[in-house]
Amino acid sequence: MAQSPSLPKYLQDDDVSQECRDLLPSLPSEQGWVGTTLHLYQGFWVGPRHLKGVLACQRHFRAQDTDILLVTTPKSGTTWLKAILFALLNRTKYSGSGSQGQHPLLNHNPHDLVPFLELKLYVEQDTPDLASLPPPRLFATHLPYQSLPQPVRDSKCKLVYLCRNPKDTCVSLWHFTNKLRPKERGENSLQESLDRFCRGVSLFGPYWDHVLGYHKASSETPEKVLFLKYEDMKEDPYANLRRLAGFLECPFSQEELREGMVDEILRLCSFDNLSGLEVNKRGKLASGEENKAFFRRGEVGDWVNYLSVDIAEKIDRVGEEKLHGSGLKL
Ligand code: PAP
Repeated sequence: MAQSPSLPKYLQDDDVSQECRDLLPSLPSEQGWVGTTLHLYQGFWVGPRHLKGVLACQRHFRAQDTDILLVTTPKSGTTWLKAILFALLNRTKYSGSGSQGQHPLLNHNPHDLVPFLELKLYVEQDTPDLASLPPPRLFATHLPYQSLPQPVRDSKCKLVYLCRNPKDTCVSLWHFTNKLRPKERGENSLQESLDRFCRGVSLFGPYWDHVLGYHKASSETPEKVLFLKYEDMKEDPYANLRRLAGFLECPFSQEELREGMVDEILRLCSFDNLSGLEVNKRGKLASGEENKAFFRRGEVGDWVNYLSVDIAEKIDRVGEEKLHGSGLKL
């Protein structure tokens, strides 16, 4: 049955291509966190509306050697890193006296400045015109490493990967998806959400497979994949922003360091600054999500306020099993 056009776009699960309609019945499915269903495609879970974007992006995206892709598991700090990367790469254009007032981050949500490939560009159009964008092009994706468009892996483009402690990621996801769910469907219970997360049934999950895929890629090709953790960014943002700039081959000059450019970017992109901006308090994305839904607490270890010791241990056990032998601790 056709869904009401008054639903925000992110809830329009029947807005899919014929190709998806043909494919969906053959894919394992589970109840969705926000929309009605999630489907298992190439080993990860995706909603029907975004499957179209995934297929089109895998088929049509032509990576350039100068491209930069931010890759994250959902709710690991994507919005923050989008802001940081945008500010870092455009620092010459927008820095200096007088220009801060016009910085695009002051009146645009970071998701509008750094678009997702499969969740936006290739959902809106099968073949968006991206070739004419000036280098370096900056995009984001939640796709697992093994499902990236082949040209991304074959080219010299750089991937910045950000992950976050699974307990904070899951609690953040639970809050976020409950904000997005239509009132009449009620809220997901925390217990049920944690169970699904641990079973791997979350958007672009299994979470641990996602992280492991990029951790391995980063160990094998450190010049191509930078592996960052939200917790490290929070603990030492200054050092990690310099590390990021070095990785992207646009290190801060001595003059920039003297002038406090690193701190300027960090201040601009801080949780307090971004969440307090009018655009992020009242604006919406074109797909219908309220910008304020992307800013909640922005802290490390907030899970202790939600998870019992037993539940936390359960997630830790799943993680230990999954990460065993990888050398990775989350
Ligand atoms: P997405 O993957 O759906 O784009 P994402 O931005 O990764 O979402 O997740 C939002 C989380 O990042 C929220 O975490 P919380 O629920 O634990 O609070 C949000 O508060 C946090 N966040 C957003 N902006 C910032 C920021 N500037 N600094 C630190 N954390 C931030």
